Amino acid sequence: MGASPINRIDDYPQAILNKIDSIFELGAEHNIDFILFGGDMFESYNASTSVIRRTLEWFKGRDIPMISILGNHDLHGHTLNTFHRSAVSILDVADFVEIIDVSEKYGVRGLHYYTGLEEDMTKGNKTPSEKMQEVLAGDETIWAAHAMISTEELKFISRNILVENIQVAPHTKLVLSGDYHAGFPITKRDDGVIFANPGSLSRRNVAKENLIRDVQVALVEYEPYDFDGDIEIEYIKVKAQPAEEVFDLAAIQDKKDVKVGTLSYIEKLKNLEMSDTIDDLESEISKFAGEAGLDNEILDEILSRLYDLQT
Ligand SMILES: [Mn+2]
Repeated sequence: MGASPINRIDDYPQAILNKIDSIFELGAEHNIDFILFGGDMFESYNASTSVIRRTLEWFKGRDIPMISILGNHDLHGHTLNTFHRSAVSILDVADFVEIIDVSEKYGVRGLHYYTGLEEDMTKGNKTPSEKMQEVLAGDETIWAAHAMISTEELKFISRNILVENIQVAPHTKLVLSGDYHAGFPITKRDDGVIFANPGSLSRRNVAKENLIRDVQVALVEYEPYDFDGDIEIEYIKVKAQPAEEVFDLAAIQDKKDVKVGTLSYIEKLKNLEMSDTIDDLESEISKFAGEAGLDNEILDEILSRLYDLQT
C-alpha cells in the first residue's frame, strides 16, 4: 500500500481499506481463528509515517488475530537482520500483527523471504541450508512462504520455482505462498501436498492478469498437527471494484497505440540473454534502450512491469 499507482482513477488507499473491511467481514462470517498475510504488507520497508499510521488505524480494534511472514519488500537489502528497521516491525512490536517463524498455536511455519530461498526449497538441487534443514525437520501442518512459486513456468523471473519441484517436510499438508501477485489455482500434488496462492490483494498496474483476475483470499480448515486428518481449502472472492472502475482504461488505450512502436524493440529484447538478478536485467535493458533511442516514459513502463512481475 502507499501512493496511488499510475492509471488508477479511484482512491487507492480507500480501496485497500474496503478490501480489509471485506476480509474481516468474511472472517467473521466463517468464524475464522486468525488471518495469515503472505508478506509485503507495505510497498517498502521504509514506508512513511503517515502510511504506517493509517494502517494502524485500519487494524485498530479488529478482533481477529493477524500473523504474517516477511516479504522482500519488508526487508532492507533483503536481509532478515534488518527487520527491526522495517515498517511492518512496528505493527509487530505494537501487537497488531505477529511476525512468525513458527506458530505452535496454529501449526504454521513461516518462511520469510531471503535471497536463495527458492533454490533452498527445491528438491535435490544441493544440500539445503542449515535454516532449511531445520524447517524440513519441523512438523507444522502449514508452510507460509514468501517465495516465487507457480504452477507454470514464469520465464522472466529467474527465481521462479514450480510446485512439482518443491521439497516439504513429512507432515506439511499445505504450502501457501505470497510474492507472485497473479497467484495460481489450488493445486494438489500426487503426494497429497496442496499448494495455493490466491494472488495479491492490490492491483497496482494494468498487467492483463489484473484486468481479469478476482481479488480473493484462501479459506483453510484444518486441525494443527493432526498428521492424519484432511485439510480443506477454497478461494473466496473479496468485494472489490471491477477493473474498469479502478483503472483509466481509455488512457491505457492511448498508451497502447504508442506501444505498437515499441514492438520491434521488444523483439530485440527477446534476444537479450536474461541475467540472474533483476538489477542486472534492469541495467541491461536501460543500456539497450539508450542504444535504441527509446522514450524514457516507455522505458519506465517496461521496468515497472518487470518490477511488478518480479515481486
Ligand atoms: Mn514480494
